[in-house]
Amino acid sequence: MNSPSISQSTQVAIVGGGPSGLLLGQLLARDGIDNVVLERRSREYVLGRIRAGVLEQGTVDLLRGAGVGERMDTEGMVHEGVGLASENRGFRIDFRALIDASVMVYGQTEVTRDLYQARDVIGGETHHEVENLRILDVDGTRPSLEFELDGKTRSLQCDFVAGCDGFHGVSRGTIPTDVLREYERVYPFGWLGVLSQTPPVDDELIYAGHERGFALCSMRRSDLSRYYIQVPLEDRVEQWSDDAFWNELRRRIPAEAAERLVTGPSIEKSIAPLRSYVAEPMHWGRLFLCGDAAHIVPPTGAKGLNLAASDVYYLWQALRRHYHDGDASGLETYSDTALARVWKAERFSWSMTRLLHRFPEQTAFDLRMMRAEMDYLMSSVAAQSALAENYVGLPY
Ligand code: RFL
Ligand code: PHB
Repeated sequence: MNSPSISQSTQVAIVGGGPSGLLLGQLLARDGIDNVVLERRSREYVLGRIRAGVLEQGTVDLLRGAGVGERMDTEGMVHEGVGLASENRGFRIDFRALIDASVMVYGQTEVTRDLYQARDVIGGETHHEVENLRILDVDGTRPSLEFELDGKTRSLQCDFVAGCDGFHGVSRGTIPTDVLREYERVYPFGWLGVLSQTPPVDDELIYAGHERGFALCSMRRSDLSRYYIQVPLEDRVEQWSDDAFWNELRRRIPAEAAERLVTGPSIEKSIAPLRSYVAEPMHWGRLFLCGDAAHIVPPTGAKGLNLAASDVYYLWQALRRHYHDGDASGLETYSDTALARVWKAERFSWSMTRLLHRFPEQTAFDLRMMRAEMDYLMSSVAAQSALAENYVGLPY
């Protein structure tokens, strides 16, 4: 890279303009802490990704507190329970009755759109289609980012770097290999997801375990459904016609839901691999990782976006204490604090995945264990309460 032709400075440089980066930028800006967001893709591309759908109460409160809750509160759907099914037999986990709580069904795409709009209103600086970004000197007192934008090399000096650039970003790789510890489990299947302009099959989500594999019925609005089925890792989207998808979904969900299912053309169809992953520590020098940059969960527990939100909450609080009160202790403990919550969500997402999916290596004994666990869940208030407590989100 040539020496930078344009240089500027900010307090917090945020790498990545997904939900983590935008939410952090919004919370900091409202506290008068200057920040710049650098995003590799165009805004249209970021807003075109169909991802998470379920927001925990803590995420909902944080979004409201950040001044971006208005549309969510009008258009989002409050869910007070969730359906579970095993071999076509369904039952309900009643969040309200069990633990007096709920979740909000509101798409990540909409959350991201609201955050971009809020950033426009406050005039927050955001650069899209930033290329070849490098993070320098995070182990010193004055880090900087170098990157290319509109064909020019630029430099951004800062006090701190927030690595919010997702699993495939560059931030995590800045931590020396002898410091970084990685924990990973890659699952031998993926989720084939379909978005369709049809009314959802039920008022609530249905997570279905079946001998042919897992299925999930979710939604975005009263006229927009999101469905997933477990597929082998080798499958390609092109192999799955809409008809084949609907037929397979119908076979895996409870019979009464299958009868009600309204099908239609898919608006979006994609396959996502499943992975559990944690990088430790989430802090090195003046670099702090948030969200998918530091950890990945399989989507079965609906935890990815919500973990990103809790990381952002801890980092925002720590930066605020640093800038407003001259107290750096929150920055020092950020990694341990965030990881304590991350590991609990990793455990929950892994256990939900194990409970509901078919694994190629499963033995007859493993299948009996799955069935016994499901029977226990169906009949035990204690087991249902534990599931509900984790699903709606553990406290920050
Ligand atoms: P993101 O969303 O990946 O954003 C990172 C951003 O960084 C940019 N970037 C860079 N920018 C500059 N320079 C670079 N070198 C860069 N490298 C990357 C990227 O372009 C991108 O815009 O991470 P973030 O912000 O941490 O947010 C995490 C969430 O997106 C993710 O955890 C969730 O989508 C996971 N997830 C779910 N989470 C939930 O809480 N509830 C759910 O119901 C749920 N369902 C899901 C999901 C993820 C899924 N897929 C496709 C992985 C369902 C699916 C199918
Ligand atoms: C979704 O609506 O995309 C969704 C909902 C719940 C999950 C995963 C994905 O666990």
